[in-house]
Amino acid sequence: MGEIFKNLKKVNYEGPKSTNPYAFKFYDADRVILGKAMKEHLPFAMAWWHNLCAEGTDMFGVGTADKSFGAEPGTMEHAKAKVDAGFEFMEKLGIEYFCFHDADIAPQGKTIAESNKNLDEISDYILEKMKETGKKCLWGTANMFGAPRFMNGAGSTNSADVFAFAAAQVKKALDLTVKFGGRGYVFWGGREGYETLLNTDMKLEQENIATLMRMAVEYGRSIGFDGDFYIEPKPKEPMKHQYDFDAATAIGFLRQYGLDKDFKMNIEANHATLAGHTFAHELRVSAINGMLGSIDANQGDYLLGWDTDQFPSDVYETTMCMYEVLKAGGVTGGFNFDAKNRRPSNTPEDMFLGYILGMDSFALGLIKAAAIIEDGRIDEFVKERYSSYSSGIGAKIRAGETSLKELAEYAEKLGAPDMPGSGRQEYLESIVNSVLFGN
Ligand code: XLS
Ligand code: NI
Ligand code: NI
Repeated sequence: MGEIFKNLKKVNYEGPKSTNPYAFKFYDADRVILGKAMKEHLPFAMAWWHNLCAEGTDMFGVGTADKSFGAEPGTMEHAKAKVDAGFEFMEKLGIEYFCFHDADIAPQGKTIAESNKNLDEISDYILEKMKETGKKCLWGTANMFGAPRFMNGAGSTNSADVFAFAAAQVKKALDLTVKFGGRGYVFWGGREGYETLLNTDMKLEQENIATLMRMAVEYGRSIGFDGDFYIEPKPKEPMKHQYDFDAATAIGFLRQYGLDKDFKMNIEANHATLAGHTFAHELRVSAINGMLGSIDANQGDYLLGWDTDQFPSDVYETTMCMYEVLKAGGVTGGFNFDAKNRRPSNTPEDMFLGYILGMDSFALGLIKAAAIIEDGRIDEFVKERYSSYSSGIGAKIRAGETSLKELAEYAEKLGAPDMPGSGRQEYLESIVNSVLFGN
């Protein structure tokens, strides 16, 4: 097939002063920040589903964007046109990776055998394109939330037959991920939750989810998958209550079922805010537990209570994200734009503009986070704030070498401790502002 985005050329870096809408202002792939090229700090990925499939359908209306790419929707020809469009898009934007659900890449058949046949055919085609272009797969996953059979969940369903169907999909999605050399495999628990406890056996459901994950690890390792499995926490939507509420909950779950060696977190910004956390909080919780895997790079709307999946534009957020990522020594996965254009932004140009915005916002976040680290005042403040633990009784507490008895005697001698020292939040926030806007 010929060129699809005919009016859109390769997007280049032109610098912050550029007024060309189709140029990067901050993302300069080879620029070195803290000893590493931007493109290595930021392995960006295209989300197949939003970019190549989503047409802007919402609860109140049909799609506004045409994603047929010149083919009849729902056919294998359409699936191939999406591959062509996707690879041309990645090439023009300079994006190295893609992420996919089974259901995104080929039409689902009436039976699992029919779906798998379509998947075999399309994955051969994708693999060919990957070889031609050098593009890679960041992660794969199975869509176990869209089809009516999954109305009560996949791993958490009340039906053993549906559970078996989910297992078959996970097996195939793992086969595809390995075929593409994917770095990770994601479990986003779309409908793994409940609407009412009145009809729910929570313990059975959670145990079954763990069983499905354990079988995925066993199978994945047996076919040579050596990447990370990820849980992508989300508190709600579509279910009222989802089991992978946030990173802390998901990490506890993985530890309880002995899955913590094979799994890490895939943190999505918009899911963090839905859980009542900041994006940075979820990243920090994952990092301190050794489970910062990958990132779904998007943003929500603080006035709306659902997953709006917007392209990231808030530089304060991307800066604090990159600050966490740099402090953690990077991610093992990448930055997948789980983001879609707003419904009225419905042209192919908007697809490009969305990714340019997202990539620039993260590049700027990286530049500013590195500047905060190089500035050093925040790190210095935090170090000083906890300095009472570096010697004396504090050091004994840290080393676990004291007891309530000894501490009680120590406290008695002290009489009354001094106040613990100001938190200086406003001072620290003003440092962030001067780094962001000072020059
Ligand atoms: C939905 C999720 C989904 C996962 C992949 O809210 O973000 O897109 O990333 O299934
Ligand atoms: Ni996501
Ligand atoms: Ni999401």
